Amino acid sequence: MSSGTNDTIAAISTPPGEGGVGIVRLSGPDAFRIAAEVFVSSSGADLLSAKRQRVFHGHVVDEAGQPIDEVLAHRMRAPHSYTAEDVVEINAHGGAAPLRAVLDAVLRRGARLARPGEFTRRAFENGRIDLAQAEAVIDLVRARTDAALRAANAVAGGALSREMHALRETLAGALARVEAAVDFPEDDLPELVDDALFAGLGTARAQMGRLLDTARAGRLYREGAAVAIVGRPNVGKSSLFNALLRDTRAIVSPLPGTTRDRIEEDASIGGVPLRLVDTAGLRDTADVIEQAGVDLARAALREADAVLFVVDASLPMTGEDLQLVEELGGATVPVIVARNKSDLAGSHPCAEPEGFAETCLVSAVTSAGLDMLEAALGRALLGAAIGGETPMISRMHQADSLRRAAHCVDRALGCRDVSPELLAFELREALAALGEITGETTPEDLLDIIFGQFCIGK
Ligand SMILES: Nc1nc2c(ncn2[C@@H]2O[C@H](COP(=O)(O)OP(=O)(O)O)[C@@H](O)[C@H]2O)c(=O)[nH]1
Ligand SMILES: [Mg+2]
Repeated sequence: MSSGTNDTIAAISTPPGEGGVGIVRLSGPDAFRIAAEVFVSSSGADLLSAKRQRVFHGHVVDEAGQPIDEVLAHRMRAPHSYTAEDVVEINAHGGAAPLRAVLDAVLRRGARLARPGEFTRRAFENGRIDLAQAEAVIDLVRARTDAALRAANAVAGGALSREMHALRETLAGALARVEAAVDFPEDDLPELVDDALFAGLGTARAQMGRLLDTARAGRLYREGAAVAIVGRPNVGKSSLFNALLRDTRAIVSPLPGTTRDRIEEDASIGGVPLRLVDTAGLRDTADVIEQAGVDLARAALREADAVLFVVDASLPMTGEDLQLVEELGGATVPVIVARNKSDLAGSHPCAEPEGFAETCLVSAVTSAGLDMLEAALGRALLGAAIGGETPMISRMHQADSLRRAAHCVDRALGCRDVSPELLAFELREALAALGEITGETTPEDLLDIIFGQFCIGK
């Protein structure tokens, strides 16, 4: 994708479908000229010559001067706009026909149809936002919960960029001293590569570790976490599924083997967008359809970010429960035990699987303990990142760059008694890796992929 910003781009920036208003956005050096050519102001005001940011009321007209739609045209002069270029946003009526006609009118006057993400890419190329902020724009558009929105807003506002800046400053400062030591080895300078330098690198390395620790939570906020509800038949998996959704979605019945399919619903627990997956009870069965359900349940288990293991607390553990304890004991994702039917268990709950991080006594029927269960799920999914000060990294390429930078710093820390040349090399590599997160050193093809994920008009 060319990064040339000498042409003027246009697109419909609101989603398809009907709405109160829809916006055609124009950005580039000819934005005002093109808008002025298609627009007739109702007050006679001139869109081209008026001085400040302004909103004009009037009509977009076709080449014959016939009105296409009544609009508000919002004119923003560079650099005070989304792209940092001259921008006109034409607020038309929100329907496919008026918006396409307005877009067509500006394209006929010389604008080019914008590519996906091109407005945001221009904001990035023009230095108004960096890559981490640009990517957070997608996250905030797609956020499904308030907590996910807050996390995206923090990064869009520059919280992650400031962390990156501070890290790079530390590394660049260290590099400058090491390079001076390489250049003037025999000079009588005070020792340049000293304890303070390594202490600074150690602090930077620790902060990289904290940022890396947010990667899982960041990804879960962005993509949503899959939580599989598993257990033997009849322990109340479907009842808990419904209770957590606060909806009757799955069939509940006293007959074991009722759920034979895998049922999924979106939910939000502790601010984490979730995909709750109800599954068939895990047991050996001769029924082919139930067996197909058991296979689906095992697939859900493999894909889950966390597992809710349900047992019936009103009964002693059965052989099937124990088999699951064994199977889930080896899980690589957090397993939370829900000891269900506490209302039946009274003051002597029975089944209690051992060896899992969190166990909650609940009742899907009375909802007792559900809030504790949700809190446990939130902790299991987000870990230390919950409510923390550290901004989250949410993308694989960010974690990958940060991990490479951390490895370089680890090696640099091991370079104390080795050559300063080697130390300088590691610091340079670390700086380059960190620069990929904010976009300074990101390869062009990766930028194309990142901005290509945006929609047209963004
Ligand atoms: N008393 C009581 N009954 C429950 C509870 N949860 C589920 N049940 C009952 O247990 C039976 C099996 O429930 P279901 O959700 O279908 O279990 P599943 O096979 O694990 O999905 C049904 O009769 C439910 O009404 C609970 O917390 N308390
Ligand atoms: Mg069920």
